Amino acid sequence: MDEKYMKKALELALLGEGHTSPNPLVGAVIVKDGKIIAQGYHEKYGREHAERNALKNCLEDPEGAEMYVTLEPCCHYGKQPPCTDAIIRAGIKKVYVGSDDPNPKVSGGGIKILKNHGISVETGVLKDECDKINEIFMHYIKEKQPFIALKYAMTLDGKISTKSGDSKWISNEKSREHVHKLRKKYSSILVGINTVIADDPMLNCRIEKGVDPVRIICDSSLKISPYTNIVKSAKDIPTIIAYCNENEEKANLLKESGIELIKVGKTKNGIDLKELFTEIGQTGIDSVLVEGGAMIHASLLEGNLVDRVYAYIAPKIIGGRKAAGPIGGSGIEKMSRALVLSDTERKEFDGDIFISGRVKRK
Ligand code: AOF
Ligand code: ZN
Repeated sequence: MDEKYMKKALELALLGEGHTSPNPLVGAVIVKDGKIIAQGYHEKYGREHAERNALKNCLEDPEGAEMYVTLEPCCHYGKQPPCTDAIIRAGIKKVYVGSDDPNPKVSGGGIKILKNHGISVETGVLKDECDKINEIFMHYIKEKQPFIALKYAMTLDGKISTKSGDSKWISNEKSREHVHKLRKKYSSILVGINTVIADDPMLNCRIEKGVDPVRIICDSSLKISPYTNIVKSAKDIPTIIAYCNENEEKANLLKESGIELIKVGKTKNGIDLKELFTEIGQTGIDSVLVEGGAMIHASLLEGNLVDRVYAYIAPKIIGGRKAAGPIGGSGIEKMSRALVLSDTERKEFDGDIFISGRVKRK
């Protein structure tokens, strides 16, 4: 076994980012006599799986070769036929697997079928790395709820804008470029109406054309102006407005602009986010990147709805009691009740510090 081949398969898997949701990112490498004879990855939702793409690309007969694949090969008929069939037919003699597939239709069945056909299987190869690239898929298929990430940029003194509401810019250009890379991983971006009013954002993905996440605006009483960038671009970028209170005239105008309206209940903090997430999850949205503001962040945390946090911290100081921090609401009383991130990862972007970590939902 050579981990370098699984590393290659991981690199290949990531080439599918932005195109496979809600299905996983998967890469496969076929090795014969110490040489890579084929590579493949899952390129697009509903299309050939990584294993078949690799088999299709073989430069030599794969009979007797070994396959490295980042996810357990599937054994069911979905949009594609079972990969196990193709692996058996090709005469692969050994399969190295990264992640187990939590899909109930697979869930160990793929490994079992391969073994039953005399193929030797080694599991758990670079498992943590393989699991990490599919944290959204793993969560969504098990919980049947979208994976929720909270993202914010703040100053060194914990502010997301000045006392007058100015926030352009807290983080530097390199950090903001990184946000667009994050957006590519998520199938939707959510903000509250106050963020739309303050910033008039586009909320698109500038990294790659055609992979814009669905934009979701929480606007309980449909306050959004028809002249905002969001409404003006709704025919080109899928956009949802979640609201609570009926306003038929405004609703019709927004629908004509290409916006989908979803009516949800109200909680003490505004829109019922849990209900919204369940609803969008049923339509195939597997993940939400929440990008503001402080009120929405507070209701997410209070509702125990966060799976990951991304924070950009700029070495700038603003000061002022009236300048907002990233999380509004009333907060907790005791440090012992603080939300603690695990598996934290740190990066630096031209002097800005980036910290990300997982949150275990209680
Ligand atoms: C993928 N790409 O490379 C692998 C997947 O509806 P289907 O036939 O595309 O099946 C989707 C399931 O197949 C998916 O949930 C996962 O369990 C398994 N493996 N899926 O889209 C791939 N290897
Ligand atoms: Zn498959």
